[in-house]
Amino acid sequence: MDSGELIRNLLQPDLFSDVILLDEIDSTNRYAKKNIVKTPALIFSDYQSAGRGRFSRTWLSDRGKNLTFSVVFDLNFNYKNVFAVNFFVSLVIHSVLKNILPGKNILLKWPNDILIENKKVCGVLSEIENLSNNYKRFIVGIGLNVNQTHFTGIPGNNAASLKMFTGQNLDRYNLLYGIAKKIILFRDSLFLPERILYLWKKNSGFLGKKIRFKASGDSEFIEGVASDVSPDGALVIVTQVNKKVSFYSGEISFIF
Ligand code: BT5
Repeated sequence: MDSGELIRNLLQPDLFSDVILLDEIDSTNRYAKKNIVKTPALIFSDYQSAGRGRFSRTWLSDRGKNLTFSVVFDLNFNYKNVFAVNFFVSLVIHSVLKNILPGKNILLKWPNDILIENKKVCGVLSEIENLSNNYKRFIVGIGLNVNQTHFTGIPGNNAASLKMFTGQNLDRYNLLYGIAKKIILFRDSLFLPERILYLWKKNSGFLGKKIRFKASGDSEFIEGVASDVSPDGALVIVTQVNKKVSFYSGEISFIF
């Protein structure tokens, strides 16, 4: 798919009101926060000079090889349900990747990563504006490794791309169209967070795994089994001494 076709396909009454394709930007999420007026909007950049992850971490992605983009939409939405966004977006990407890699074990890692064979192929950075108003703006940033086959500067040699599993280059705009379209068409499912959580748990392949976890702000790791995600999105771990603990934020550093 070329850029003209992508824009035509996305600028449809039931999809996007604004589609912006950039050669280079610091971060598509940052651009969205500063510039987007009409929603739903899609901002894609062929290269990000300062791509961001959670907790001010960096997202590294070679020029012209991957997908780095943000989907922006507004919803009249209850504060308590915002946790569901990461789970929803992960499920959408999961369903698209399943079609490309049937039979491959695609793992959804709490709260926002997608792994194939324990390597990270995708990260999601959801940001929400106007948190205290009923009307909230969702800025969903997605970094998906598509055709890059060498990764440097990523700790633990932990990254992979779709090409490393398919053996061939994929059409990035085709993939972008499939993911962005589904996010917009199904965004109202965010009003059913318990359904999203149910589907996430069913498809994630993550619960029951032994993990090493570090809570935000803590220096100590804990090891245990990822036993559940609570109705408000917290990760529930059963520790080695059989104690149940839950966390809203933190980092899983290892899956055994
Ligand atoms: C994420 O954060 O995984 C969210 C990444 C979101 C990136 C998108 S790109 C479009 C939009 N605009 C932005 O500026 N950001 C979003 P986190 O869970 O904090 O993971 C970050 C960590 O992943 C880094 O510290 C590295 O260890 C690792 N990492 C960085 N680049 C990677 C890559 N290309 N593939 C796999 N892992 C990577």
